[in-house]
Amino acid sequence: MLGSPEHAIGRLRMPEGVGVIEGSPNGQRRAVGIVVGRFNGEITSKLLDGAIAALEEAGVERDRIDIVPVPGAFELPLGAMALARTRKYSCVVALGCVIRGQTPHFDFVAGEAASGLQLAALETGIPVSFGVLTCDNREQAEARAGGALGNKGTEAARSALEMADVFGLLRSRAGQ
Ligand code: INI
Repeated sequence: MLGSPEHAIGRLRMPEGVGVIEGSPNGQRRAVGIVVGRFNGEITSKLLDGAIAALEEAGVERDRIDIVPVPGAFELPLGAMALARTRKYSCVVALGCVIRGQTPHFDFVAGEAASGLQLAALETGIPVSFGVLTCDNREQAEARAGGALGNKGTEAARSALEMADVFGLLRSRAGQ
């Protein structure tokens, strides 16, 4: 995974002798819902391309991917909640791009998108990943949408599948 230079990107080390229940981005037999914002569509289209490529690479069949476009990042939580509530999807991937303007609008949209998406996951118990770019300008967004710093859509798709997988592992351990 690529990170900005300020991130400490080394691997997590596990202590010995403990149980580790770790999921992997395995998409076999999974249906995945994607909610994506139309706002800043040039960028969100690239996030969507990255997410679809990652899902297919992980074994999700194309006809088991459903996409719900919404007006902007503010609407992502409602879309994600609606997808999760169908119980049809193992996980939901939320994609959007918020770029800072000259007013505090950015803070409201980005903040509501983040907390609303977390709420959708916590309320439904379906993993919802956060593939929303929150950038100061278009260059930062392009670098994270298939540019020099990778693709947040790809990362979000893999994270959602990993969480769905670990939920499966936990359920099978609990004998459900
Ligand atoms: N929506 C975005 O996804 N990105 C933005 O950068 C953005 N800005 O800057 O305004 C944005 N606004 C629209 C918002 O998400 C809602 O769609 C709109 O307010 C209607 O509810």
